[in-house]
Amino acid sequence: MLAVFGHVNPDTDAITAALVYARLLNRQGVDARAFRLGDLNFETAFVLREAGVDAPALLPALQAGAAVALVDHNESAQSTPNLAELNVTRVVDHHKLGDLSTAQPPYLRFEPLGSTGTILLKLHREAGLSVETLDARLMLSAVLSDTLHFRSPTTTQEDRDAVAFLAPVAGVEDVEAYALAMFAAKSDLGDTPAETLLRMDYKVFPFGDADTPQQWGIGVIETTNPAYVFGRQAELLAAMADVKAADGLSGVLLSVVDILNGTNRTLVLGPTEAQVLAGAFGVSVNGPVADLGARISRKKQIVPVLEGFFAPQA
Ligand SMILES: [Mn+2]
Repeated sequence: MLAVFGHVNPDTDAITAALVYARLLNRQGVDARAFRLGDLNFETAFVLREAGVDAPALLPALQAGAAVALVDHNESAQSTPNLAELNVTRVVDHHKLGDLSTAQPPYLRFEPLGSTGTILLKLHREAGLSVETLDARLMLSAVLSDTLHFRSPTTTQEDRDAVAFLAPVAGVEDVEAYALAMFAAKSDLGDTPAETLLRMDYKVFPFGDADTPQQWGIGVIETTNPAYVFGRQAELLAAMADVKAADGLSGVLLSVVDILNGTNRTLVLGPTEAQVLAGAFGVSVNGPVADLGARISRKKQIVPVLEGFFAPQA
């Protein structure tokens, strides 16, 4: 059995990609099953509830050598802890290539598109398979989630075309209304503990010298209600300090992305983070919030800039 899973702190693309890719492989005669590497966020729970599908099970401990397929990620820091012992046979992803290495020649499908869902639609077409209603709904949700319904600069024409194709198959008549309902579900954070908010959409990246990289934790809260998040600013900064110490990180950033206005205000934990944000992005940082303007994509507008900032000088 091939275990298919997305990244830790899973988002809608990570969860739906595992479900859809496992179902596609099943239709192609591969014994595959979807798993997840963490709790669903509120948006993903909404998407699965609306689609009438159960969440995939948590990935159990896998024996060394077990075959796995990665979706929506490839870096070991974002995967299951013993990834290096596993046999990665397939990767379908839209992120930069990280430290992936494999024992056998793998199937790799990377494309710089807005979501893994967009790639999975192409895989259906290339396999000559019709798109079933459930898969259409899941892939549609993935594209809308990852691109913030085309608000993100990661959006490509192929993502727009995918939504135009998938919405009628999924039975979604008003795509923007559905996207706004997803974003509202994501923003309804209630009394979620601050550390959970920080880690909900959170990835650790190595920066600088490849042999002795600094590890930076970068969280994002995409919300239609930034006032709620900033109302919990003190708690969030305390959680950032705890996580930085507990995980031995060089820095922790938490970007609060206002989905509807397309802006990013990032919480600044201390002088290290302030210095890096000022140096990397050329913004003035005074106090605990840095205005990063319209840089709303961690993948496209935050991480590459930090990589350049930390790159060893030749
Ligand atoms: Mn994704």
